[in-house]
Amino acid sequence: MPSEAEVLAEARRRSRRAFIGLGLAGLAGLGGWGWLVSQPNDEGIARPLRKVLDANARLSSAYFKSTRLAPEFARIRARTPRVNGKVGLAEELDPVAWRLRVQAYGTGQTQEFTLADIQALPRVEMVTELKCIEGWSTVVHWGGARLSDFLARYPLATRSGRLADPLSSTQDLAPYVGMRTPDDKYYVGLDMPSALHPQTLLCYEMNGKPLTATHGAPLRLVTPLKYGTKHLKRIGTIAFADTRPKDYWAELGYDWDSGH
Ligand SMILES: Nc1nc2c(c(=O)[nH]1)N[C@H]1C(S)=C(S)[C@@H](COP(=O)(O)O)O[C@H]1N2
Ligand SMILES: [Mo]
Repeated sequence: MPSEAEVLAEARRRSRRAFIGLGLAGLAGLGGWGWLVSQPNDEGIARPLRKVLDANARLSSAYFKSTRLAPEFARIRARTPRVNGKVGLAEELDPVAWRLRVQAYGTGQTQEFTLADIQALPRVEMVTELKCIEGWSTVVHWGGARLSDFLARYPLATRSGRLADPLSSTQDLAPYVGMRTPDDKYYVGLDMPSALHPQTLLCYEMNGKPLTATHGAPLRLVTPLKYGTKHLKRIGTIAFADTRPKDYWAELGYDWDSGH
């Protein structure tokens, strides 16, 4: 583990680089577009622009293990994954009465959110692979909100009660997040860099439609750098922690991180 000082130094270095990148984007906007798109291609995106995207992804992916992005696919490749794992989904759920309950790290006080609150956050769509430890994987088109945007909008993840700003307050941020179903029967833990990764979403849509009950309605986690086990369906409670929160599959002997 890097020390806090090292993490902060790295954050500053990266934010400087991202700033240079943003300058480039501005240049492109002011008439440099022809030059920009004539540059050699890198994964289908003109190279200078790719650099900007990468820098921004690094910046927003916080502290900073998570420099990697999961591959994204064309929408036409999206399919409905098999319903896999129903732990915590046994009870009927009234989506109107449902609330997301979040226990603030600093005060421990619980705050409740409606689905409309989550849908009011910037909407993000991505087409990524859902990979199960059983060996299958399916490309899915997800719709939802970044967990990082949620934590930048509501001051829940810091000890001080400030908004989560991973570039300036790393020591203030909770190191872990735990999530569980309303009945507490399925639960996952994430380290904070994974939670703030730009592809970690609170999802309410699958393939252009609201989530169905068996796929985790009204709200599920999607975090495509990790195996399906971490994609908690039917989120009931989110809480922050100083140590690794308990994790259903880790208790059964699987790797706690479950990255791939
Ligand atoms: N509540 C809950 N969420 C869960 C599970 C579960 O048993 N209960 N299984 C996980 C596993 S192992 C996988 S592979 C994915 C599958 O998501 P899907 O059913 O939408 O394909 O959900 C994950 N989320
Ligand atoms: Mo799975």
